[in-house]
Amino acid sequence: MNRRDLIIGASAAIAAGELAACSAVDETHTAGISPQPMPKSSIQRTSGLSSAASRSGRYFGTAVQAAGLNDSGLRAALNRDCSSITPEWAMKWDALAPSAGSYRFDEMDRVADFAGRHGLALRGHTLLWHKSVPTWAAGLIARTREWQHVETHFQRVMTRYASRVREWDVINEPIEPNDNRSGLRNNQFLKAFGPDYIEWAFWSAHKFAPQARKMVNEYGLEYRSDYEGQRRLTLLRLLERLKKKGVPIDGVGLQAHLDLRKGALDHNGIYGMVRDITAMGLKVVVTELDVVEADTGLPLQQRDSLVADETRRYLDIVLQFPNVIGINTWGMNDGHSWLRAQRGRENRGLPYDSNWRAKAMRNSIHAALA
Ligand code: 9MR
Repeated sequence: MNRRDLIIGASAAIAAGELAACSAVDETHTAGISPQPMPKSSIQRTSGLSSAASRSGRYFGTAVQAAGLNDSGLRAALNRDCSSITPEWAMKWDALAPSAGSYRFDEMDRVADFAGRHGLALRGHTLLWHKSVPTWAAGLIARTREWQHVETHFQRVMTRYASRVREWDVINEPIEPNDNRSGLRNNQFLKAFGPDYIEWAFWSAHKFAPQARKMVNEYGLEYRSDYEGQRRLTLLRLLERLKKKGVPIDGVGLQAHLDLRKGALDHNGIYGMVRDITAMGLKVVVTELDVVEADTGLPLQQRDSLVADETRRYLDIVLQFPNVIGINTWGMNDGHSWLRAQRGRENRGLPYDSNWRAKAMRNSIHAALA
């Protein structure tokens, strides 16, 4: 972080202690992606969400877009609150290799360099996701049914960023109980390789990052409904099978896109799921926390407290388990949230509003972590 950033950060009301911590960042890092030792621990932020998290041995992080890293408000928020970042899309297959045979790493390199320069850990999101397979690769996989094509992709991404990434979302969203009896999503990988593709993915990832945590990342596991109950059960069955076979999986990412339209959180369902994951010896990370609002017509203060209360209820359940080692929000600022694009209007489901004013949600995360 350079002096200019520090001044910008200061204007966003960063505590003096954090500035001191910030100035301790190793500024000798160059922008290159040359192999460096994996960061053992991030810089100690003296207040803010990551420092609250670190008191119980956890970390706090968020998703970022490469272009957003120029935003001084985001830089200040990262400095204040985060010890880890996740590329929101820069590491996905279609972002890295939109056309056959050529990879462009510039955007992802920017995110990785930023993490390196600012002492932030980097989450590897995501190696295999049905929604981010470029057309050329989908065609190749369907035609040849050769796993080698997937493994080559893993190799290109993982060897490039292995020194920076401690945690990989090897597979994203493999569960869909409506697709078939197994509960596995009928995606292009299931079609080409059968259900074993999941374990192959973990073995391939293990080749290129034997030390890093390798995880399956899933959504739709929070609410009281038959459907989400099925999703929890299917996830647990999948994990059980993988563990029994000795597959190198280390953890589970719970996306936690909370949704006030869905009714009540299933306290027992969430608790039981995290307890069972714990019993399998797996780590848990909340990977994409945000809250979809039910009624965006309410007064702001009421909207913000509904979001904050839901966040607190969820975190209070999962944080009972010490193996829940990290919390990540899917962005920091409502103005840049994927939900804004999806819903066509502002959704106040992240810790800061679009003017970088901290909201009640940030307080509730802090209180839950404290
Ligand atoms: O938030 C992400 C959005 O900007 C991208 O357009 C989209 C497709 O790459 O992915 C979104 O992130 C998703 C994440 O990778 C997996 N879980 C659901 C997230 C929201 O759709």
